[in-house]
Amino acid sequence: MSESRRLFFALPLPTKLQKQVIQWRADSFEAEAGRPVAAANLHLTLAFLGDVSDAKARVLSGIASRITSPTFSLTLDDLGHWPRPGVVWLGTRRAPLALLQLASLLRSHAARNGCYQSTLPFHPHVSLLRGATRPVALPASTPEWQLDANEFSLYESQYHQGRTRYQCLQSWPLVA
Ligand code: 3AM
Repeated sequence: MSESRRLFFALPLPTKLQKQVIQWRADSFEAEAGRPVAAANLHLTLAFLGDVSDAKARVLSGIASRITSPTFSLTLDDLGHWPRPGVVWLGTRRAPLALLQLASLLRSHAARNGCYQSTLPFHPHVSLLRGATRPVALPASTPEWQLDANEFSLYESQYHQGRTRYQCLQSWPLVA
């Protein structure tokens, strides 16, 4: 019997941007604000798939390989706090249409393949802090980083010895 794995599609953050974000985060938030997401785990979720069998993962990966969506750039110029899930996030004030269409496509393929999709509207974001359930003093602005999206990836969320690690399983290029 095949095992299931917790999977999601996301945009990776380039290593240089990961470093810039974690430096700024360290300078901008109190240690008590929340648990910092590890640099290598920073990502922008496009579609959460949940616990997926190997067979279903193969189907979804086949679908992803046939997607021809354009490259796009987004500006990370928004910041917010969701106290209920306890997330402080980095977002964008103007989500590019290509990002919204890619997420929508992946979500509809996921739903058609039996992966439950949240009914909440898609709000593109990069989670910065978790466990942030108390009020957080947010800096007035962000450095307005640009994220050039040239590819999207399938990640596995692994939990081991108290740590979460997002392992990139496969990536597909966006079309220039
Ligand atoms: O880092 P973010 O928040 O973008 O919140 C989880 C994380 O995304 C999200 O999937 C990403 C990898 O774990 N996630 C976890 N459970 C979820 C669920 N039931 C979920 N997204 C939607 N529904």
